[in-house]
Amino acid sequence: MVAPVTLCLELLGIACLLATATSREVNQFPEGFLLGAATASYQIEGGWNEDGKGESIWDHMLHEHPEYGNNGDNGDVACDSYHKYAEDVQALKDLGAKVYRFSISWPRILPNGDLDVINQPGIDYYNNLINLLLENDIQPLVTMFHWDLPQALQYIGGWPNPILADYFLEYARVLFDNFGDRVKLWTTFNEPISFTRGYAGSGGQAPSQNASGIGDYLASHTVIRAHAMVYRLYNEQYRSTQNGRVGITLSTNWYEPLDDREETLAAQERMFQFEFGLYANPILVDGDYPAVVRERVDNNSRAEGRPRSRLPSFTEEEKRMINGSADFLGFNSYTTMTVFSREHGISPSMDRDSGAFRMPNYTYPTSSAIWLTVVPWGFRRVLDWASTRYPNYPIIVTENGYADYGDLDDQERISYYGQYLAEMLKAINEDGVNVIGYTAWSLLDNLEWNSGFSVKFGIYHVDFNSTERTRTPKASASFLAGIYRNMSVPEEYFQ
Ligand code: PNW
Repeated sequence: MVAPVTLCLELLGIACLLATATSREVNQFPEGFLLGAATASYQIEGGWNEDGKGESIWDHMLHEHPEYGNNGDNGDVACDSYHKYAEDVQALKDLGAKVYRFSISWPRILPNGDLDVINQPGIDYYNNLINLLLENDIQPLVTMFHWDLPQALQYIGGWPNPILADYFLEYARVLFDNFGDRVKLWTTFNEPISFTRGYAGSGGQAPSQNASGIGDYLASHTVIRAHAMVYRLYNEQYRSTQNGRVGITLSTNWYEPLDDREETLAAQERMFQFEFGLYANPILVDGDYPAVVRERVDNNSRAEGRPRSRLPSFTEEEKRMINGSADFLGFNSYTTMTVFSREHGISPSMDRDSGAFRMPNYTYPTSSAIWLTVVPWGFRRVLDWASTRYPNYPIIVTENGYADYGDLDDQERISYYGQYLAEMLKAINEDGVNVIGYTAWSLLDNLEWNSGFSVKFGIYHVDFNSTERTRTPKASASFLAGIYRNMSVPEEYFQ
């Protein structure tokens, strides 16, 4: 199938390049498309205090408060990937992955978060992993930060403290110096909207600080500055020799308005802006927060009798630094929720500031994660939305996947991937969205944060009852391997 717009161009004899790019069937991936799988350090590594690793905020919190985890589950051992990374690479090889997205544990490299101790065994671990990946023709896509902040930096306040941006910059320099010769795809942060929630309540999301509506904005503010500082550092000192690309991973669901009333559509827009635009607008659009976020937080702060807005401001110099500080957009998306206008949430809170309420639509097939229902068409819509709102940035889908209870014959997961990948291919081949890669979440069943090992996202089963942490491919692993090998999704998923 050829997109009509391309046909017109072809008839006019314009743009051969465009024509070749889109003359493939709708179910085929573009040449060079990066297909692979994703994980994150705290969720898989274990070895929480081995070989000089420092304590992370998740280690600390789940040791102090096992009740915040599920059944006392924590990441002390997890999938034991600290020892079993070679099996992970073999699993990726069997999958036919061209890319592996993993994260580096900051406290494994810098146990105190600072340069006072640089932990060589930690560097060796990631060097071994990276080298083995490259020997197997698998490209590393490295997340510098996926929530496991060194506890030492939480003792000085964590992300709400602006000095964390300097610490992050110094950590990033260590990563570029040690791994940048071989790592060509970097994302600074995974889902700031998720981990800054650790400052928005006492609900057990590390570091579980109760500063709703204040700490979360302060944390986001530092994170955006830190991201941009690292991007500029790469440009100035590494790009010319290392030639890689640096981006950030942001997440959003598709938000389907409950009805088509104006106030509902405005709530849909606010939902997107508070969750995604909060980061995407400064970094990808104009160096500053979305106007609707600025206005609502400022107004609420004033109404609360505060002398300053709970949402900090960037200086003009910071805006220039932040604006355009990404080579690509890492994009995590799993589901669709229904959204409508409603005052809700405690005061102060981001929920209350947003005035938008979202909920899963349970008329769609459910999963073992309460927030995740299977709505394939929403994936195409959200990709279309992101590429329209934030044009000029290639997208790598850094997470997408399905949660179940662990069956090896995971037909629901197969159905999820088949349908979601089909919708992504429609976005690419019919709507012209510039997606250049996709890493399935997740390579392995792993520690799903507060839900522990009960919520399973893996295409490989991990036996958490065995000290071997045996990996076994699920049916979905061979399904995806077929897609990765053929670079196409079976046609039945397009009907
Ligand atoms: C992501 N939601 O978090 C994280 O990056 C992963 O570490 C995590 O394991 C994975 O998704 C699965 O949960 C999300 O409510 C958490 O829409 C919640 C949502 C989305 C992503």
